[in-house]
Amino acid sequence: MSRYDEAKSIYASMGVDTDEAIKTLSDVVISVHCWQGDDVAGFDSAEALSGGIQATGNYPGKARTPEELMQDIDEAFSLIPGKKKLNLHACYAFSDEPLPGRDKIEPKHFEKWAQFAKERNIGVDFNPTFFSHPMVKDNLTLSSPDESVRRYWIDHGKACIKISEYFANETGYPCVMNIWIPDGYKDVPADRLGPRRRFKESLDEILSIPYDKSKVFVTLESKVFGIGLESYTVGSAEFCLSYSTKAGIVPLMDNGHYHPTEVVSDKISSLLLFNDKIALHVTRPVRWDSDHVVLFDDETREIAKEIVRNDALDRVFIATDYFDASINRISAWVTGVRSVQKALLYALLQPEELKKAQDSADFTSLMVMQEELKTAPFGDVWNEYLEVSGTAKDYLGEVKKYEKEVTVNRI
Ligand code: RNT
Ligand code: ZN
Repeated sequence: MSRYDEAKSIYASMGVDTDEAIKTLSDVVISVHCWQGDDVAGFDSAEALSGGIQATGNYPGKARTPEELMQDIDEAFSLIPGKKKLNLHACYAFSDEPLPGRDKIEPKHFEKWAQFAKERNIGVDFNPTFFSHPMVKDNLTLSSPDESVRRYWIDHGKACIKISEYFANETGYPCVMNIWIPDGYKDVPADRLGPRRRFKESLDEILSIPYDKSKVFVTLESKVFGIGLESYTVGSAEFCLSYSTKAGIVPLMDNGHYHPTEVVSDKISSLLLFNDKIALHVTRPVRWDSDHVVLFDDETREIAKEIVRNDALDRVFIATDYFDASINRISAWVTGVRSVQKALLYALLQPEELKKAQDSADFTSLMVMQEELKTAPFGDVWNEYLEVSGTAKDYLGEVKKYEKEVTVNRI
């Protein structure tokens, strides 16, 4: 009997079908962020990373050009099982001609990315880039009191909706377009309402352009604070949730964007009750929104459990969002995305019995069963998944080889 067969029968005795779980997992799409490959630098400006986010570390070998980034994405994707999408930011535009300002970018500046995606038969998700740019004035974009600044970023948002629609049309897969602005204040503001009102009006204007809502899903990501923006964030949780509901767009929760004792896993069910679709940025906040590589840890498992238990795999857009510059970046990609997938598989291997135990107030059984599951032969099922998806189990050797042959030469 193989280890998988043995695991299969152990799970079967709990009423869990491991083959079915593997099959379900292989259809789940994870949107993989491109920005782990170059520490959120992008190609459209020489500006330093701003917006209150930070990639720390100086590990050699980061991608410096579109070609290098594409090569690294290919390498990472070859080591990640299952279905993937590529999540791009507007600052990753590049073309043979000089680029216009972000307020005037067009689909043609993303032609090569569309081609890249088509050749690999993957979808593309997209993000307007409201940071790392000279038009960010006093840490404000869509909420700026300076009309020319606000106008510039509204035009950027509109341009990005068209680019998102282009990606959807080109690839044949819907495009999730996420709006996140860094706007905020370091210290106690005198007016909290004004910036939020301007942000609301800006969003209204961006969303007023016609677009195909079956192809482009606009999401809005909230945040609690950024570095240098500790006292006030325009796009707070309350703002973004209220706005999404009212405007009929999709709320996005990044699990690094809440107070440290708040957990996104507990928020998912509420949002599922009131939204058709919701979106997630899966990250690992250590003490703050540090964007560490996602691990197979308690909260990642709990997030996955809430998606699976609530039968919402087709209602949740799952994307990764982290940027660690202190370790091999390919490895960071692979470890993080595999951790999300592991967590989903772990959730798919939980018996229905657990819910029944809760409803019959049998908390003794519930605790015992949940604890038993932690030491069930999960690893053997995960390895079987890698096997059937044709993905190497041990990626460390391959990552080191690629580092030696490719990235180490980037000085
Ligand atoms: C920042 C947000 C946002 C960014 C990316 C680069 O706090 O999480 O999603 O990380 O857009
Ligand atoms: Zn995010």
